[in-house]
Amino acid sequence: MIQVIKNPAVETWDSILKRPVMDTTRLFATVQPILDAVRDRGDEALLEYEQQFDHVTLDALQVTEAEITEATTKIPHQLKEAISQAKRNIQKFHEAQEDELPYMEVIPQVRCWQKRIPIQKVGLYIPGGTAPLFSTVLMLAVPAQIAGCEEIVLCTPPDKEGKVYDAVLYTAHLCGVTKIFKIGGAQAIAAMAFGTNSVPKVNKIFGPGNQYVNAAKQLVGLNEVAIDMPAGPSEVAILADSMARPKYIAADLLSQAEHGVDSQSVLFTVDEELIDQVLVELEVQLDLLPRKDLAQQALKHSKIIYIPKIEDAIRMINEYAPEHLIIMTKNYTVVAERIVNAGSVFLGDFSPESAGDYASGTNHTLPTNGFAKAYSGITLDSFTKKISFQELSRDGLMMLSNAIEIMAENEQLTAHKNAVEIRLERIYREDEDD
Ligand code: HSO
Ligand code: ZN
Repeated sequence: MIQVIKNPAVETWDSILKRPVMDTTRLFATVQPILDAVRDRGDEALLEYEQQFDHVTLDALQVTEAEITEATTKIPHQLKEAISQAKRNIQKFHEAQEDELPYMEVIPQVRCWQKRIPIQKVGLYIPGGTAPLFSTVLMLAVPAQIAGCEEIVLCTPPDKEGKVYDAVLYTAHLCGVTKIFKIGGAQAIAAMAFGTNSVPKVNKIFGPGNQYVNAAKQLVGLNEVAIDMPAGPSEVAILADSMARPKYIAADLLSQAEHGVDSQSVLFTVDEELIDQVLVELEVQLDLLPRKDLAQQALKHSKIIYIPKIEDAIRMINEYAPEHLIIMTKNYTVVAERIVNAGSVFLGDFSPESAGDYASGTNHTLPTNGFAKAYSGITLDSFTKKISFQELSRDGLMMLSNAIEIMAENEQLTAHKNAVEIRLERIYREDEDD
């Protein structure tokens, strides 16, 4: 069961907050030959790996129109409605991220501006496994579509009958994914990174995956393509005081735990009495979960940390940098102001992580493993790049020439200086001619 730690001394914080180690370098040796094979032999290698790893003999890698139509007819009306409500909110929140970019005269006659351009080709990976997360299709494809990416490729492993989960197909189609492939694991990442006869080579790869997928993303990220972010197991931290309801806390801890055996749920409480109440609730609710076994294992490396002062709890949370943070305290808005490291923050009694996982509008692809110290979750920006432009007039260049030349001289880059000098010479000549 979950570990309980009381009054941890500051020197112990580091070791308490350590995530279960994820050593991707160990996996590189396994993954590299798969990448090489796909790069060298393309579709042929992909079909072989699908046989080996997903135990399926495929005629074709790409999902057909007919398969999408069939999946669409099988999705219950209620689920379609739910997906469309979630999609609307995600769309609304991500469209609003299209903020205005600067266009200015930095000094007179020196005009600089930026333009946002969609990344042309993006690849989305959706894992298969115990729970095919079609919500992740929404979280990736909706911003890709808003950004205006021309090609949105999606790879996901098929089942043993060679079929892709209906809701994944339906959602992908709904969100403008241009091509869907039945490819899983490291081979899917390789396919999108190198391109094959059937799979287009993309410029950036997004999405969660198991340790092999992550190792593959890191390897192809070195030379071939951009990747969204390094990913580890999913995690939630909850900050609670005496105002918080043990039932809600337990439910939120478990909603994270049921993702997988390596998930981590951590409760920081400033109220000692909460500990036993939460433990009782955990038992009760865990017992009723279909994914009880998974959740139980995840709870083994999860923690309840009693830390009496809220200031200390906040410091410790900022040190942990959780993927998700739920704050159920009095004055939670004030507390939230002091959070500097977290992927996504949920405030008050009525904002469970599930809201953001599915339907409130925020993105659920978030930095894990402490990367919230430096990374943001997926936003519209993840699917775009910004080009800067500038136009200097003759007077503009003259205004800057002194600074440029002196700096170039001091960096001992004479050609840089000359590039200005040669223009100035013309300017002076023209002035003389006048
Ligand atoms: N909590 C997961 C996302 C998810 N939950 C998808 C349910 N479906 C990672 O943020
Ligand atoms: Zn979740």
